[in-house]
Amino acid sequence: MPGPQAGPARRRAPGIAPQASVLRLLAALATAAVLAASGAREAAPSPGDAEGLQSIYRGSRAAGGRGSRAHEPLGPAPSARPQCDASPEYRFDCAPEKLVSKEECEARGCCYVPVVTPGPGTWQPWCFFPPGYPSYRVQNLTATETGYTASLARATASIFPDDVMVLQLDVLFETDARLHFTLRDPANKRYEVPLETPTASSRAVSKLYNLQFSADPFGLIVLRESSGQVLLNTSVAPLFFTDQFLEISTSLPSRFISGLGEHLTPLILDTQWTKITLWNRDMAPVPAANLYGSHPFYLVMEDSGAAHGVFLLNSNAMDVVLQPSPALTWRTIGGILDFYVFLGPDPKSVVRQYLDVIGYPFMPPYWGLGFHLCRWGYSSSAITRQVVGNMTAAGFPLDVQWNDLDYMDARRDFTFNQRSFPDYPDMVRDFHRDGRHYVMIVDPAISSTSPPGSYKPYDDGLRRGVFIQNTTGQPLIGKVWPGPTAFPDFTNPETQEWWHDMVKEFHDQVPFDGMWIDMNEPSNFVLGSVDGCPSSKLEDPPYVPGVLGGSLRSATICASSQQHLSSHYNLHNLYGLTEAIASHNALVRVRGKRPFVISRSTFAGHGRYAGHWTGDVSSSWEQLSYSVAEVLLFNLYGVPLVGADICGFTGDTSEELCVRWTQLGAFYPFMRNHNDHGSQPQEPYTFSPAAQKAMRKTLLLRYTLLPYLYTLFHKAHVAGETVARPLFLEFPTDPNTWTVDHQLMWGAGLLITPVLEPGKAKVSGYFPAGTWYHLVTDTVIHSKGQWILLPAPLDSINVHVREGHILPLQEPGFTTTESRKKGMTLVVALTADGFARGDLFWDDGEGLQTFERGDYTQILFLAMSGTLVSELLRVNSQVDGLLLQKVAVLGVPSPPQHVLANGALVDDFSYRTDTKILTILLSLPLGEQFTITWA
Ligand code: MIG
Repeated sequence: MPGPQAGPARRRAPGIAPQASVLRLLAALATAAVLAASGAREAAPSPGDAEGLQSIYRGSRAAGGRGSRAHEPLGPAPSARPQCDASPEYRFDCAPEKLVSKEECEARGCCYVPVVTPGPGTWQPWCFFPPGYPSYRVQNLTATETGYTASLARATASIFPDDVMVLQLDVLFETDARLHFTLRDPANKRYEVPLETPTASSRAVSKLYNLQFSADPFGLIVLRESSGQVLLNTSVAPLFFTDQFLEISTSLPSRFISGLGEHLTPLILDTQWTKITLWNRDMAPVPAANLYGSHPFYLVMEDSGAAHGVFLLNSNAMDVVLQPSPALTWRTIGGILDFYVFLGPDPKSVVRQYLDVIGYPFMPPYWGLGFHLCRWGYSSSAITRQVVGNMTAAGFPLDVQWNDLDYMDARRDFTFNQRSFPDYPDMVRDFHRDGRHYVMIVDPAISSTSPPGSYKPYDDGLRRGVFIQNTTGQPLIGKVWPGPTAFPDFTNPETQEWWHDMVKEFHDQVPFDGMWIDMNEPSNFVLGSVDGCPSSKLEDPPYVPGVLGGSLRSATICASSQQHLSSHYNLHNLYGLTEAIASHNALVRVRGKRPFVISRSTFAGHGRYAGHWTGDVSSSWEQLSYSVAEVLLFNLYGVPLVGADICGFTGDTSEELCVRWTQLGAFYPFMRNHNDHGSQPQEPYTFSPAAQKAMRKTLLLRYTLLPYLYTLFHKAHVAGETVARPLFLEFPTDPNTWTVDHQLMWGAGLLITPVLEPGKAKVSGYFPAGTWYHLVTDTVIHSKGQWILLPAPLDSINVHVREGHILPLQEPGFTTTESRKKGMTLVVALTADGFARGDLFWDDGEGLQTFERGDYTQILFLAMSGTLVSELLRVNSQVDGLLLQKVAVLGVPSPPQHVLANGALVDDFSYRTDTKILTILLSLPLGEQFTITWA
């Protein structure tokens, strides 16, 4: 029953300044907030401890319940027959951890009604909760300065051991658009994710949300203030908060839900009974498997075109179940329930509000946006040099050359093979001399079997105590590429220092520019460790989420192993993030320039430190097609620097696939061609002249667009925007856009429609209402909001500029070192009223904190009534020498008689009646204000 309603409050709640948050991790490391590691609960759960907890509540608890056996059933008394007529789509699972018989189900006080599942891959609970099933009830709900507080108590034990019988609920009205609520154990400090979140500094003045509570059983209902739309309703199923099983369900206002990565999924998730598991894992992307990263965040489009988002700040292994009513269940096996709700009301704002909590993306170096080339199997420096030479000879841009494990001595980090890479440091210096950059792979696991005194990373690591320990206090030993290995514990401040020292020593020998951090789920070739894992409640929790391999240790290290901040059980999903932080910080200190880190494993907040590639995708059309959604999703997660391995990693590519993949890849924010060691070569120069021509064309197109792309990264960095963007972010009120994930946008101004299938010379794409100008062919689409079939010959990709936008472009070069000096172009795509705007962010491309230090140039461009003007918001010396050499005005209705630049007649212009494009050639310093008119 609805309880007290938090209507328009008499007292306004304080809000929180919308500043970007700072990961508290390192601060936490420094202040040594050391949390005990046994059990999801912070205090080591000794039997006495458990007794203590029980004794407090003995009066209201039915059974002793200590140990592994489930408690006595505690449902309604047999006389009160549960009401079991819920239609299947509304059922919430009463037996998530195992198959139960009718008797076992009813013993839990639940309903048992078998349903015939419509097909493989779909399931629905046969054993489900009746209405009013025992849960928590609300006590002492009190309004506070910041929101509400209450205690929640349960009278009877649940179906899982170690209930927390009394919970503290805190509801915080942090900003008008951000509601934060937590459920904690007030008596025991449990593990919490060490992410620093924003703190209150001002009052929310006009909240976009309202709250209602259901008192018994407990439920929290969040409504959109403007429409009354219910966004969350947790009263649809009972709440569980036990030591190792925490579950809360909610209804959803629509089926258009996106997020909850990392998985191989379409942009919009399937609500037809989908179990989504988050537990970072080394796994070549296949549907339904838990993959490399965890992002417990979703975004929902409401029927009105409004959007909201929900973030569960919890790093434990979890399942999220989607069902068709529609509803969602969070089921995690540790930590606390720490929720943020973002009210938008538009989807772009939802993303920004999420990033206000987890942090805005780092600013990549300009060269990081160029083309990257890699493969596993460049087995010598001679071969690596040859690859670069071949690229140059064939006329392809190449900014960054990479090496995989091949450069290492015995596959050990921070070494190189003196026989096959004898001139390795010189090779890198030569790349630099030619304006290129260099990145190599680094795996986290450190070889533990080199003779003592011969391998410093291990010797020093051991001495400095940086490795994750097993339950007997020894470094846990697993197996990765070099053989037996120890695993650095990046939650330990000493490890961060040691990692820096190793990076520095290696960099002193080999002046690399960026780090490719692989295998950091962490991946392990043996189950848990070379000695297996001890049996314990952490290794075998009462509920095991739907992880591939069926156990937490599958492909990784023991959950019971110990890290500085807590158990690996709690910290596993943060391994890649913490390594990314260590690597980012080490590069800042060692190079004194903007760091470049690409990581396989990620967690919420990763984008502040590093980018991501989507792992071991196969060379297949299916993976090409999925990659659009994966790139879009990582942009929603605040990791805009993302891409899939172009032409595919595992298996052999085909020429056509590789051409199409290079075309799409030119629009991945991070563009790298990477290949597996056994596969056929797939560098651009290995294909036929026609294919090479097509690839060259698309690479040059990307390089032409880099000033626009870089400006988008700047906006991601300072304003929490996305770079590659799903259509629905720009057109939320057009529901046709909501499911589009075979097209992507760059910012607000560019729409890319790739070919994702073999044998096609046409492609259909959705064009929201308005005028769209083809960037290359000069054709124009006037759309009413419709699907349009476009010509798509093999040598081209469809790229349309949206009316009303001005894009800064630059003549391409073979590296960004070269292109950054070349002539600039403005593409001005007019609306029917003759309006357009755009901007350019420009700096040295690699300095630290150039924006924060004010060392940059920013120019606004505005076109209106036959005039294009620039406005210099800020100018620095980096813009000196940059010339505006061309302006292309698209959609000029009639031929102008003359063109003036800063009042002087321009001779060199042309106009085409068929395309309605006015082309103006000139030479104006971009760093000075200009006015161009045509009439
Ligand atoms: O077990 O370093 O995803 O990109 O080439 C495979 C070799 C290890 C996995 C990465 C892949 C890389 C490969 N690595």
